[in-house]
Amino acid sequence: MNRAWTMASRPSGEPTAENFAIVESPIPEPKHGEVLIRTLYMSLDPYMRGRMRSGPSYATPLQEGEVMTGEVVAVVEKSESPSHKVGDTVRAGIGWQEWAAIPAHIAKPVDPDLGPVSTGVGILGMPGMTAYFGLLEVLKPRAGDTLAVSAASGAVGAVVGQIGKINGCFVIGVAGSDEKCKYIVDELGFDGAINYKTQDVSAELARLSPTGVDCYFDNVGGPVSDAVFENLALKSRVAICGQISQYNAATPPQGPRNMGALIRTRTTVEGFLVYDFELQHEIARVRISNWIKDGSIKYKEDVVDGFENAPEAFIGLLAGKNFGKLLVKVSE
Ligand code: NAP
Ligand code: FER
Repeated sequence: MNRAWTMASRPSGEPTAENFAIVESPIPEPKHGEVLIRTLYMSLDPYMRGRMRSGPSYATPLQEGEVMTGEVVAVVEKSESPSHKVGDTVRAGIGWQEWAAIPAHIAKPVDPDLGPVSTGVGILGMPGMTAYFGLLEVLKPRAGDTLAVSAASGAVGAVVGQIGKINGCFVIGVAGSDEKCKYIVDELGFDGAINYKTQDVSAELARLSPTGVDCYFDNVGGPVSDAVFENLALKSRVAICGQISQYNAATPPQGPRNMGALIRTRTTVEGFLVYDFELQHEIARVRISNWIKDGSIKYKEDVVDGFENAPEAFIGLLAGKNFGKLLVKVSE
């Protein structure tokens, strides 16, 4: 049998186990032009909380009873298409599901020569692409710039900081525990780290970079971003990538906040979506893979074992319990 996690009910505030339900169905047969795929790794990402919400978005909201949105790394078990052979590794947006029969062109190849296949939904997948294009195409840092990044030990943030170092930036990460702060400095080579739960972010930024922050890669919004805005340099750039501190809010936050700082500093703020750069993803995948191979980029995966544990892991992601790219290992 196939198993799928559905959104049983729409959460209000923090999701709970009751908002998710497993639905079983027979493993499907691929039709002409289709492949049958078996999930190896399922990606859990903050944007999924947005899909569970009704209201304006770039994507259609989930309805109650629909399979939870998501991308998986999978292996081709049956192929009715000349483009795919049995045993190929692919990634596909089949949602939180163990098996699916899908049109072959929707099953995108995952090249095992670029890295372990799990990275196909991590550093060599959507989060890695987000870091690469948000930094290099939206913030466009110059050598010597101070770059601040929030959710700095996470799937996106850790890559932002390391590509910042490759480009000659002075990099400061903001994260939610001493262990995460130690990791980004000692293992990833960030120049500084601030624990927003125990430290005064604004005062620490001013101490670490007295000339201010030239580039801010914002993954979180809320009080952390307020503190960074107090420290922006003249003609600084802010990329709005995510606002995870707001995702569980039952009513949308009012704002914008502290915009006076932007007038004084003549700052440019730009939101972006990873899909804006889709046509350039392949070159970024190869470049990041090369940086991993030559040792200039490291990555960490937080792998939760077992399909049945997905909701609990996802609820934890929104509370900062993950350390690195969150994945669910579904099968061998
Ligand atoms: P991640 O950083 O691996 O995991 C989420 C992290 O957010 C948690 O570990 C936690 O780390 C932090 N967090 C949770 N609640 C917070 C709060 N109230 N205040 C501050 N930090 C909080 O996740 P990711 O996949 O790399 O995503 C990071 C951000 O990028 C998300 O906002 C996501 O929506 C966004 N994103 C945007 C795009 C796009 O196209 N624009 C694409 C991908 C991702 P701490 O322990 O450090 O708090
Ligand atoms: C994300 C956060 C927000 C993301 C997309 C969005 C692809 C889009 C939000 C919207 O349309 O309201 O992590 O990842």
